[in-house]
Amino acid sequence: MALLDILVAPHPTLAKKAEDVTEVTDEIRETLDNMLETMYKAPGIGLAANQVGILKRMIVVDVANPEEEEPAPIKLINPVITQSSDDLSTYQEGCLSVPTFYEEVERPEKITVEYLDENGQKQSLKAEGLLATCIQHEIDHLNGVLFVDHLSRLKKNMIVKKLNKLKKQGAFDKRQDTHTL
Ligand code: GNR
Ligand code: NI
Repeated sequence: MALLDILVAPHPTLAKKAEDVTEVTDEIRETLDNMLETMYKAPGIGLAANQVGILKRMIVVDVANPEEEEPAPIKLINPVITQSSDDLSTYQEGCLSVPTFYEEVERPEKITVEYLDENGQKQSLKAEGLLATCIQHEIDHLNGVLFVDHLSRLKKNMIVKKLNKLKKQGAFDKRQDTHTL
């Protein structure tokens, strides 16, 4: 297992659309395990391959509370949302690629997502609440979309500008255990 570096916006790979996985190989399974390890270490509740510089359609998610629940990792390959509720819910979202910024985003409250599991088997999952929000946030990443793209242009521009400045100051440079903010 290995930790991967998480890209911070603005970065071209975060704005690109990832490609379908054509075959679920050992290499894919190893990448998913490395993504999970990277997500837990961060810590975060989800991670998309774009965020670690890999333009393949795969995400990992675990919304279990580590203090009171057993880990519940989910690995989703080529995920597709096949149903979305008309009901919306709002969460304060953060993103490991947009560190230190948190904003409310509205999304469908319930979804059904179809995907391949790590054995290449087709699966269907109904999700609601934080899990539904997280899966939608991750699938956005696979399409080159960040949560700030759901905000007003003014808010988004302000955040991207500030991130750029912080990046130039080296605030998120790797091998710093915690960033300096
Ligand atoms: O860790 C994360 N928390 C989070 C909180 C609310 C909505 C979405 C998320 S996902 C985020 C990790 C991340 O950046 N995944 O891409
Ligand atoms: Ni994110």
